Amino acid sequence: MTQLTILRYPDPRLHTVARPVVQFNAPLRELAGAMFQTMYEAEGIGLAATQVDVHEQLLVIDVSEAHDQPMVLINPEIVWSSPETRTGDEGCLSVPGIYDGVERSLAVKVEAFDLDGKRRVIEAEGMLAVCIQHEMDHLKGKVFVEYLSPLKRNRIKTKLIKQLKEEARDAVA
Ligand code: K2U
Ligand code: ZN
Repeated sequence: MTQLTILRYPDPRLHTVARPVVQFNAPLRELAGAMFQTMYEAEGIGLAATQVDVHEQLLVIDVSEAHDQPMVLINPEIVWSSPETRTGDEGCLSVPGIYDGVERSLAVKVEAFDLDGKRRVIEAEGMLAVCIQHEMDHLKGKVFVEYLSPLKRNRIKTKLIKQLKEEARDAVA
């Protein structure tokens, strides 16, 4: 299966708004499989198609301890969010090494489609709810650092640009 490249903040492509999936076909299934492999390899618990430069409303999630409960959400829509919220530390495979607090709804109800085009309703709380909200932000072109202060965001941007330049220099050395 293919290992995909994850876009790194502040790549502008991460701010692309994903379009709805219209064809539930073999290529979509193959993309989802490659996204799962990429996510597990990167030790993530979620991954949005936006992060691998595919701008369709597709995300994969597996919050299980044993990494054996894969979920595919296609054209997801949050139809209810709890009024109760919680601020928790988040990271992102597109923002390596950065963790900071983000306020999220404690519970969400999501309507989505699976790879067979079958409509699903997911009622999530805890880490699954956080992950779904984080991934759905990606499909809207939003990265979690946008919830932080401009000062913090600019420091993160500077740090990651420096890191990318150092990696590029090491690659040719
Ligand atoms: O979008 C991503 O980069 C995947 C995130 C999803 C996520 C972020 C914050 C909170 C929950 C999920 C990655 O999985 S970040 C790495 C990670 C791994 C285990 C637990 C939390 C975050
Ligand atoms: Zn992320």
